[in-house]
Amino acid sequence: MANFYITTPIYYVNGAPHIGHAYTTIVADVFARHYRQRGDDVFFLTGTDEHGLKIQRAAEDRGIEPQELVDENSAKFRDLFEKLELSHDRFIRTTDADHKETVLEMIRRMKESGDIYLDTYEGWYSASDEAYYAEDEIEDGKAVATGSEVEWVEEASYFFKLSKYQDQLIEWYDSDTVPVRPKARRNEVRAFVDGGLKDLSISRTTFDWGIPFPDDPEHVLYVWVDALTNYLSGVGGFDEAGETGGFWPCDVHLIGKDILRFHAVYWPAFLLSAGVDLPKQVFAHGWWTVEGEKMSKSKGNWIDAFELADEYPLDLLRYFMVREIPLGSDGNFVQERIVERNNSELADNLGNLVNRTTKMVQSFIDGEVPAYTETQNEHDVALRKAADVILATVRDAMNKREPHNALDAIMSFAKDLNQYIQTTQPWKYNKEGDIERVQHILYHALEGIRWVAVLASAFVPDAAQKILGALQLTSDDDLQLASLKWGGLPAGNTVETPDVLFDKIDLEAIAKEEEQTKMVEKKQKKSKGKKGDSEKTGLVEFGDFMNIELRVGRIESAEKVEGADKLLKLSADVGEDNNRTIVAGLAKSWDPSDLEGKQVAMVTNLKPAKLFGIKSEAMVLAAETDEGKLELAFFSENVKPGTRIS
Ligand code: ME8
Repeated sequence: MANFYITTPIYYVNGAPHIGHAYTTIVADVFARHYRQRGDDVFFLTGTDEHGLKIQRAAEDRGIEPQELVDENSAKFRDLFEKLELSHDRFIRTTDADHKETVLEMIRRMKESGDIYLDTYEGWYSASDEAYYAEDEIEDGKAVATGSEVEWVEEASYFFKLSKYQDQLIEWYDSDTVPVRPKARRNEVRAFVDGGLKDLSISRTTFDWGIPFPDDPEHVLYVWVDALTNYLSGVGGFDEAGETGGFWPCDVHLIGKDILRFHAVYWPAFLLSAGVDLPKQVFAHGWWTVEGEKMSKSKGNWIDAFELADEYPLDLLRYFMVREIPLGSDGNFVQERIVERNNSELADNLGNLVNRTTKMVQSFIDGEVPAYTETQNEHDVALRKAADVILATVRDAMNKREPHNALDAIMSFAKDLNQYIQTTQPWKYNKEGDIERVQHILYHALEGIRWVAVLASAFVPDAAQKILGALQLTSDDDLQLASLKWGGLPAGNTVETPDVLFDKIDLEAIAKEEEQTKMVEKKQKKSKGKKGDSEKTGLVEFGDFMNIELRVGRIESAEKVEGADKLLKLSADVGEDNNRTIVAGLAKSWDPSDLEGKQVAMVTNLKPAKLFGIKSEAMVLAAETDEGKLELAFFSENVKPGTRIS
């Protein structure tokens, strides 16, 4: 039995998952399911990338500890993948203990190879990309490649001798198997490496959310060394003999084109240094835009992955994402295209094929699968030949990482089957009483449907399961590609008509509904302020307002919170015996000394929260200017500290 190991990137947990995260993981799931159908021993790894400056800052912005942030957001990814019914074998987190062990062993090996040395890094860094950039990769304070802001970094750092591996990397890119795909991406990365490699800074000292550098805990390991190693730790890391387990080397690292350099330059170089086999393939897919535009929260076209999963049936989502673009090309997520593919391909072609065939079986031959006869009728022979070609085409397309071609072949076989029924006209033979010919035709149609369902099950698993269920084929073996020998559908099985496989989507009806919702919202706005409407309009009762205790607090002292860029620790007099301690996200807007002695508005009956180990016992009220400065509500000395604001 062959092994097949496929990975997705592990996703940053600074925010919630979106359509791009869903895409990569769905495509990887399609491959995992297909290779399981080949009878391979498959390992499908996905997970979350939880260390680094970007995550630490996201936690600071929220005023919470990084661990709390990563626990919360990693769970969102895990929940999403469950909702999407993905079949991963492990969901890895870089905060998992076994992962850390593997990372430390990687570093130990890289050191042993003499590839790590201490020096000073001076240059640009983007926290958003967690990447270092050379001077010529920067324009107007931003990385040209990604548009992300960069900051100047000057600090002691451990370096990895990346330059040492230039020739070996080129040799790898040029090897016959073309391990970096698509070829255009291989050429891109090859040209980059050919242009010369600089050694890579692999540690930082100005923040601490990460794996401490072995023997020098002042340094925290560069997040990409940590993150990339997940691909090894996910399948057991190193065993006692220092060997990597049976699934390594990985068959496919499926990634987006944004992180090609990390996977096709840094990762293989780390592995070469550590004496570990290189992955068999790094495949970079393209980028989705939404309605023709780059997705962004500010543009309002950001598609939350949970909402996506609520809006469309899972099979349709998978079908659209795979069928719409060749793997490697960019795509445009447009509702009309999804609806069109649903209505004309899934519903009209596949859904209709299954529906009309099963109904004819029920009404012409008592709903029972007839016995198979190797007929010599030219249409039957042609259909059997077509089936074999499709099977070979699907396998070949998946080997070449062209799932859209595999799907296209399957759907065109479904079309052939519809055409076969149209041409052979079983209803005519039924009328004439030639039941034998009816049986031959319907057997061929049913067997063709079985082939379609088995081949399509990696792409549209729910529909495939319903179809196979309707033919009483419910065992794991029934899903295997090995079951595809023409005539394999057992005689005597009862044939049912499955529930509607694909509901047609009526775009006009959706538009009308949206119009109506807008009208209702308009009406609600109009009636805003009317008595008794508080629930609908979002107004609150006076009593609810009074439940919030707002007081004037006098800031007695203020200081920076160590290790946090944005936080200040305040001590404030709110009219009680003891001062309250407050952790506030004001450090970017206020110098601590300018706050001392000021009287400001604060909420004094919030449940205390712990931030960076400090218990915060009140909240300072602030309003953000367009420039991002936090302005405070000040009160003059005439008001005593602790006075209630109402
Ligand atoms: O880069 N279209 O994590 P990340 C298609 N933690 N795919 C998209 C996409 C889009 N618009 N947006 C995102 C990281 N993706 C690192 C990876 S791996 C050792 C560490 C997908 O959360 C695509 O797969 O920024 C891309 O590579 C990935 O999400 C980036 O996820």
